[in-house]
Amino acid sequence: MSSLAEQDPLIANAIEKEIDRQRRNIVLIASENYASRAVLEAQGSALTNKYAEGYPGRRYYGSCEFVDIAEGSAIERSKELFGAQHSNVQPHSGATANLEAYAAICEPGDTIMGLRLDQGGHLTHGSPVNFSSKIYNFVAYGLNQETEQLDYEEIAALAKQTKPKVIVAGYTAYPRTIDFAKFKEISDEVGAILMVDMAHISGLVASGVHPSPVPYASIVTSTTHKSLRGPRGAFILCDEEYQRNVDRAVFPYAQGGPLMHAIAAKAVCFNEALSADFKRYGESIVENAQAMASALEGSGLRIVSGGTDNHLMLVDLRPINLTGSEAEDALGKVGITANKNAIPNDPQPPRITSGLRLGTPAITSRGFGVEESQKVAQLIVQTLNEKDDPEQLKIIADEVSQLTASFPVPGIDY
Ligand code: DSN
Repeated sequence: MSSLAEQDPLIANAIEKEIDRQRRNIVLIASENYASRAVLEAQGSALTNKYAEGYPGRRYYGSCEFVDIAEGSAIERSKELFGAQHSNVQPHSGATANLEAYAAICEPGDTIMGLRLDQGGHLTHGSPVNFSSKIYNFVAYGLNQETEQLDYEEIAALAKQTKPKVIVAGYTAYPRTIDFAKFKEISDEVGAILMVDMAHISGLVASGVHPSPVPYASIVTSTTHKSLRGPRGAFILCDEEYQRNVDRAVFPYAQGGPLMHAIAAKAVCFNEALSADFKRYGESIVENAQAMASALEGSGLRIVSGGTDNHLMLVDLRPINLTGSEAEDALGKVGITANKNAIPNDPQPPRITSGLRLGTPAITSRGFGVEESQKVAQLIVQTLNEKDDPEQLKIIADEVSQLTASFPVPGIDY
């Protein structure tokens, strides 16, 4: 029996049950993934015991020589992976990284342009309920109503009209390639700083299947746990010009002691992403997403913007008269985990929605290919069609179990 099971059976049991759920379910949440055993080991290590406020070689506590190795490696590896001039690997989360990035380049009250939450932006890109809109004057851009894609002419026109200090690109529910060169051109025209939040696509950028924002943006934030397949956490890349501001915005402005166990796990994740295998992983994520989107479309569902170029798709459920929350519930019953999501110009409120967001990073990590992705699409369609028939749902749930049983989960099954 493990010491955790002996000492705290309630928590040990909750962890075991969650591990079992992750193993048995088909995880299609676009922002979730399975970290490797090495990442989990580093994150679960005794580095959690160490205080190390400051930066490698410049700490406010003694005996930091070993955690300095971990943080120094994470910094160097992330710079190499993304070709960045500077990297800060201490941000605890994506939202914190964005708070810190804004603090590094803006003063309270400055104008920032970001994509509206209900069009695919993030809470920290200026949602009225988030700190971002309380501290800064956010101006929201939207998607083109017809194409449901970024409209660079409209973005340029809004930038000329509102003269933002910063333009934010990078989203949580946008299935298309982002033209960072175009964003840079627009930013330069109005004298704005380009900031990119690449949290969702950083694994695709690392593997070369999505263009990198680094040559264009002065500051780039990302999480490590989404398509990058690392530990829960974040980092900020920036030009040398902003290095001092970024480091001071992270510590001491927004954070105290860094999570050294998480930083060690980030170092492991960056090293994994530098491997040749990771390139193939990124390609496979996109192939799987495109196969799934085509299969869903072939079954009568509408895919927002007509398809996907990256790791996720938005499914419009209105053609089959279902809401996002009904679909999420039905899929949950058969062991398919997905989240309801607003589609552009959604007539339903955010807790209901007309859409589903489906992503392929997690299933690709466990080895699903195009054939399995098409099978998953078929299981989704069957579930949505049979959602009120418990017997049919049981048959589908058995198929989900058979499929997942054939694909061990990295980090868990070893
Ligand atoms: N909550 C994340 C997502 O699911 O996209 C973004 O932070």
